Amino acid sequence: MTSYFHEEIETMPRVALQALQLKRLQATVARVYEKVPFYRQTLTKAGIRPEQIRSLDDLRRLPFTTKQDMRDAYPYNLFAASMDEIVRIHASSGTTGKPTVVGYTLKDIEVWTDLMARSFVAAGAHKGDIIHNAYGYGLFTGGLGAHYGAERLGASVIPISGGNTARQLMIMQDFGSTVLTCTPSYSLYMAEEAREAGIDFRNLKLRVGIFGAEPWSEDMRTEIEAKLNLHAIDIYGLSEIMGPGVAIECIEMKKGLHIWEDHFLAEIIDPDSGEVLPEGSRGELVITTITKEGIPLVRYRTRDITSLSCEPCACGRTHARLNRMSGRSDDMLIIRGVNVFPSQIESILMRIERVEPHYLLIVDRVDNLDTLEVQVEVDELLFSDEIKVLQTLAHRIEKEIKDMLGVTSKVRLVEPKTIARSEGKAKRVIDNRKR
Ligand code: DLL
Repeated sequence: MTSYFHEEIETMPRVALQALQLKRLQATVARVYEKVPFYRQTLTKAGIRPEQIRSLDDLRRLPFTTKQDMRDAYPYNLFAASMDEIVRIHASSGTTGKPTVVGYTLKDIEVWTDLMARSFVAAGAHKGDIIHNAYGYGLFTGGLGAHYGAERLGASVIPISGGNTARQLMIMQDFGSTVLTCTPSYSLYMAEEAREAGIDFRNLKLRVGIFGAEPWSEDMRTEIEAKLNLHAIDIYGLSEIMGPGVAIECIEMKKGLHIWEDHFLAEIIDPDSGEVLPEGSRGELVITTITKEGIPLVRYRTRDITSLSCEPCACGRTHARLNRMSGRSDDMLIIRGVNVFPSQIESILMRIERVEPHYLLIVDRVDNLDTLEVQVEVDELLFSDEIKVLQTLAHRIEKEIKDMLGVTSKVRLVEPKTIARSEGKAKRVIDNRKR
């Protein structure tokens, strides 16, 4: 039988949910109009006053907020609460320049904590679980977000953070961890270290892994579930909107991530035209926060590519589901005109036997032509095999990539442990064209 954390809300009929959303949207628009000069300006420019929001369809009339707007507001200019109401600050690292800064009021932390607890329950965790939280603690939202939620659930949380993998494994064994939270790539690194240390995950108590913060494929899930002997659940979130716990898969279906619609409105748009797409179409996820006080965001363009479905779910939750993210629009590689997500290449690699789940894509431009090199590790035995065997396999992978994605690549099979391991978000692409 399905367990819920907030049964009434999680299973609320959609009509009632929509009525709640409208009320909250109206309050949010009024709040940002009153408190955030940026929004007063953009709404005025779009010719909209808060009282003109009369239905959820009016959402479309509101202007987008972009990552650039957040950067321009660095550090506090998008805050809708005064600093003496802000009790926590987080920031996302960002690959270039200054981080994106977010602030939470006490109520925001309360909501986040509840939503993480709700997410844990959807993933099959419960009071009595020992939650081994290997997301990084710090400005990154993963560690503290999962931590507070685990406590709210009434579980025992081990605040181990990322790093020192040998110690992680020792604690996991000795403390009897039943739930693991970390990035999917870090879970595979743990599996590898465990194997070398002679630790068999079948002898551990882990039952569920709650993995997110980076894109991963369905085939990667199969690999992780086999290696770690647990249910691998996908969790989504981003610091701009809250942190982890914006959406999560339910353990009943493992098919789509329920986005908590009593706090977030989700739309899918065409990333080029900005037009809202019909249900089921793939595009860029746009989120509006409808209960946040510290930094409410109206129509925030996440740049994450997914689709949305409101179909009823067997778990009984009525909140819409996001499909597994294929990645961010800015991570999409365009190679000789063909669009490819690293996760699509990952899927192909994971289906090939004796290929390990550690890979790196190197994109370059030679004589004005884009080139793609796929470096992927193979198991030790294969690597010590004849050159011919390796060549045949490399060609086979090149052919599959060409057949399935239409991209020409050069596959380089490398020795185990050649590719850098990650304790947080994995780096999968080096694009030398951007230098
Ligand atoms: O990664 C929050 C988080 C922590 C989510 C722990 C899940 C677990 P940021 O550092 O701000 O926040 O990065 C957010 O990471 O826009 C996506 O591009 C990516 N991302 C997060 N979860 C997933 C996922 C945290 N399940 C950015 N699948 C987002 C794919 C994900 N991408």
